[in-house]
Amino acid sequence: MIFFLVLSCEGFIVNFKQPPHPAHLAEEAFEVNFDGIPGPTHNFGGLAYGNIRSMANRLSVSNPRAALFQCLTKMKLVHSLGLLQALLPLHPRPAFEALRRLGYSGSETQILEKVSKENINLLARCYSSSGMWTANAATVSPCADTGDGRTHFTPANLINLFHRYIEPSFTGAILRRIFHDESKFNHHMPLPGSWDYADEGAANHSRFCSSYGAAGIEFFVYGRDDSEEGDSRPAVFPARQTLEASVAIARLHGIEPEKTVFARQNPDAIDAGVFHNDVISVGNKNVFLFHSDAFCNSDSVTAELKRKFSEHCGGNLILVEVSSKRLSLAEAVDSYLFNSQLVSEPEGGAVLVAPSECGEKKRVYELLEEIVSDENPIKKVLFVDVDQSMKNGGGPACLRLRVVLTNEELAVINPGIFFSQQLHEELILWGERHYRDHLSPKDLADPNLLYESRCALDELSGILDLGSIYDFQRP
Ligand code: SUG
Repeated sequence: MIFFLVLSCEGFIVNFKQPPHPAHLAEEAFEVNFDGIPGPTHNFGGLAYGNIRSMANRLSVSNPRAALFQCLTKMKLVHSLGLLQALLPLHPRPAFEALRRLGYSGSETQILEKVSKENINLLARCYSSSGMWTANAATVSPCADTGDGRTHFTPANLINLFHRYIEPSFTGAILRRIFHDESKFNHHMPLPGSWDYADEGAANHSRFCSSYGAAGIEFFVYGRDDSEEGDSRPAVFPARQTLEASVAIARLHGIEPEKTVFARQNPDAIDAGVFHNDVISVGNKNVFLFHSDAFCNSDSVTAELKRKFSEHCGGNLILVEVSSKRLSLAEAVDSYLFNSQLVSEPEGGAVLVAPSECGEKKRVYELLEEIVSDENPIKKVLFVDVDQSMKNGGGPACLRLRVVLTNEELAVINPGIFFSQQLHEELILWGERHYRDHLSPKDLADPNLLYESRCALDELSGILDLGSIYDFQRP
């Protein structure tokens, strides 16, 4: 049965002001969704070549406040399922550090004035709120999979696009601050920033397991393998992730080769707008929902996944394959069906948290009905409206970084970043105070926006109890 947006589940919502210990769950490790939030400068810059929605919505007027509220509602929904939900703070924008490195000098107001006059595109890049798509923040391997028994983090270098390339330094710092206990967490530098090691983080990485605390199979998907003979790259749009990058991350994290699978994206999919693998497949625990045109050599990829899963995780990996006859690549990209979050309810059932666009398209809706009535663990679909993020090519799954954490790891994390009803209410009031309800790209030149963003960031770090995390907060 498909359910529409359910938000009347207050009974499940627990107020956490100390590290959450979901005592009602008899597990030793949990998947925590760390969501990003859109900032007060959320806008449609048309900055991401190869991302069809970003290109199509270039220069239209955004609604940062609605963007924030939509993302908070999504968090509330996931939290109401009895799952652990947390959030990562906003990146500081505009990115003055980048502007200074590009030769702009003087006071912040002078810099903004100069850039607004000389290079409005650069202004949009430095004001982008793209840090909200935390699926691109890092690749994370849980302690059950790694060589040293710690949870490993490698921030994505995001070298493909300037407005994203300015994210990793803050991402790395904030991950280190949140997961600060070095006996439990191992933080790597982003991979060297070269074309060979282009890395887009967890958007191209999934993990399959029987239970979160047990060993898993880590699945790395890449778009380019430069050592390959012949020209099998996409013809139209760039492939963002390289095999070299994925292999380096598996090596850094100390994952046994027998527990990794590397798969190459189908170049036709990239040309159809699949700029990250999470636009065409989603996996969690023992379920893999994917499109038949997602990978080159799809059959051998799934055979390797199944074999390794049964050998190392026990049981069977359940494949839910959607054929191109049932849903074309274009329909998949248009609906963002595969960018649903696939989550496991505490009782064990799998739920798809799908973009509301999927409920509005007849063929996609019917497909979802088939999926939930077929023999597989997906028994429920919940629709969320994240239209403001979708217009930039970011669906529900793009907005979250999954981190599997044991009870001991949960106990050493700052509790202020965990979602609760109280935090939700605080963030709504915060958004009402600091976010505009429309922003056109030309508004980015408004000097007040800097002041508004600063006030918002300053308060947010207090609300999340993170201390002084921004340069402007330090004397
Ligand atoms: O990198 N869009 C992002 C969307 C990222 C989605 N993430 C995942 N699939 N995991 C990108 O293409 C558009 C910004 C703009 O056009 O203003 C943008 O950066």
